[in-house]
Amino acid sequence: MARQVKVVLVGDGSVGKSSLVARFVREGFVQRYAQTVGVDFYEKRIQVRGEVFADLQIWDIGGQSIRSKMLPRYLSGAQVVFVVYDLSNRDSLLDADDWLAQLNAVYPAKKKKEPPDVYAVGNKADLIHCRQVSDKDHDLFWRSRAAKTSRVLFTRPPRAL
Ligand SMILES: Nc1nc2c(ncn2[C@@H]2O[C@H](COP(=O)(O)OP(=O)(O)O)[C@@H](O)[C@H]2O)c(=O)[nH]1
Ligand SMILES: [Mg+2]
Repeated sequence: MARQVKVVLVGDGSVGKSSLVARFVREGFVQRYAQTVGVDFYEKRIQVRGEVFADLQIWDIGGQSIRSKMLPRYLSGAQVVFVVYDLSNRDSLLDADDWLAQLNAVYPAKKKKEPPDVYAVGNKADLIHCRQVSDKDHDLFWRSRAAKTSRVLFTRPPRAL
């Protein structure tokens, strides 16, 4: 039997959430920009180790959902949340605070609900010449957020391939 894991991607529109999901689920890359409206679902079974499997239920949330009444429902019950931003767009990093605020509203510190692990993802690392967020900026931003909430796991931006 496989364990069900709910994975949710949030972040501003066009930071590359759907592309990350497409690459992971289909090993493909989305060239054309098709805006995600509401939420798209994907499922993928992964082998954790030996005969242990996990069924990932991936929720790819549209950037517009920050203003949607449905957002708490999308976030509810998540074990893992990726807050994605675009390294070539500083505003998309600053907007991560809005997504974290929504997350904290669904998982207030004192409630017993098990909160998800939150990973910070700086995407579009290949756009080196347009980069608006340095590794140091990323570190400073996410270190301070991780200090405020133990749920934010500190990560580094990926190296361009
Ligand atoms: N250069 C570059 N472009 C990307 C990357 N990821 C996504 N894109 C492009 O950015 C645009 C928006 O991507 P999309 O996945 O739809 O963003 P979403 O709105 O966050 O789901 C598309 O044109 C993608 O091809 C990346 O890592 N590098
Ligand atoms: Mg999308």
